[in-house]
Amino acid sequence: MSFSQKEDPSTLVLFDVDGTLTPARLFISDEMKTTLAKLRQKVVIGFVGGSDFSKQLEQLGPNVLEEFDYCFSENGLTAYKQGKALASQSFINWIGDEKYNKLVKFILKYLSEIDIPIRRGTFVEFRKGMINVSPVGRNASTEERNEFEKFDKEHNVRAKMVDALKENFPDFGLTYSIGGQISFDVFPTGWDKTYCLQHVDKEGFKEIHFFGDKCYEGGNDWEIFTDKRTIGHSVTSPNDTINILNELFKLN
Ligand code: M1P
Repeated sequence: MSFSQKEDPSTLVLFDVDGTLTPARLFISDEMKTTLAKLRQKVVIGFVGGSDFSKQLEQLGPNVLEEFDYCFSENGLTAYKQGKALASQSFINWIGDEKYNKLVKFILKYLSEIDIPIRRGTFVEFRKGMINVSPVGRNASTEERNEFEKFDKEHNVRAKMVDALKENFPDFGLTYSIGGQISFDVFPTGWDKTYCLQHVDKEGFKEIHFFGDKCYEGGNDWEIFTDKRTIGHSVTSPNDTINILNELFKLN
């Protein structure tokens, strides 16, 4: 669908994925799909998440490239407009292997020395635009994820580790973001969700709305939520997103 066919092609609405369009790491509901389809008749829509594209496909469905006007994975490092790939960047090219090795050696040593009740696999996930570090490991089941999240709320495992990384690598130009349940993202400063806005800057949108659930300082929606170019909406759940959309864009 071309932008000119929409009721208001000068408005873009961007969504975070986890906690905003879907429950954390779970799947989009039929109600959300219907709401987005109605919204898309009116305005330009897109999503921007920290996860890679394959995970977003699992969560949002196999037809995301047809169902969203913009798809931004890894904060926009991988980007699609109307189903076509836009130019992309990579974390490893930016940081270089020498610094990267120092960072990962520190992380693995640190993780081997802390006390946490369970460990599974994949403690460092190498992505195109970032690394994702998980003390429990990305192979944790949903139940194990919930347990870790609870443990972390009491013991601040992730927050303490981020402090240690900041202290040990002050000149690496890295940002650390605790966005989900069991991990945190590490990426070059500026490569937060605002990174995706460079793909839409030239389109001349009059309004860019952003919906996210981690809009507090330190959350991974904070930078784009507070960016001058966006109108931010902080939501508490996918249902809250639907309610705000219905009211704001008169979808009923
Ligand atoms: O989208 C929020 C975060 O979702 C996942 O976090 P976790 O596995 O900790 O729940 C990850 O994909 C993370 O990169 C992302 O920021």
